[in-house]
Amino acid sequence: MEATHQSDPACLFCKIVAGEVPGEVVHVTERTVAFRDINGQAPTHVLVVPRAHYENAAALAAGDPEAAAELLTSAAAVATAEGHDDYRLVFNTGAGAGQTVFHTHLHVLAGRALTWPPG
Ligand code: IU
Repeated sequence: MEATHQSDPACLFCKIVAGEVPGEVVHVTERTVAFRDINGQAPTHVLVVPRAHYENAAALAAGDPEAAAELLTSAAAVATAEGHDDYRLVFNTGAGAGQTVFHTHLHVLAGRALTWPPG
């Protein structure tokens, strides 16, 4: 992995991963950290992030496929731990798609009926 992908000192999610900014962490693995979204949109709304800094899911998959896979297994573990068989996983990629934090994060949403298509 390139050193530039390890951490970005200006990145909020890097700071949560490092414990420099508080987050309600619910699950950790070697390569991922999962914490509750501060503006939850469902009874379960958790963000699973890689410990390393990549700006979106595609960049993560290209640069560290093992971490990309671990995001998915972590997300499933979170859903199971919170008692959900039905859940939605979302990667917003790019500002036009609603991405506001440019450190890869997988939304895990569950606990209410989720409609389709999303807004
Ligand atoms: P998005 O896919 O980039 O839009 O998601 C960013 C999420 O990060 C969004 O749901 C925010 O509520 C959430 N979030 C957070 O949990 N803690 C923070 O300090 C900030 C954003 I800033």
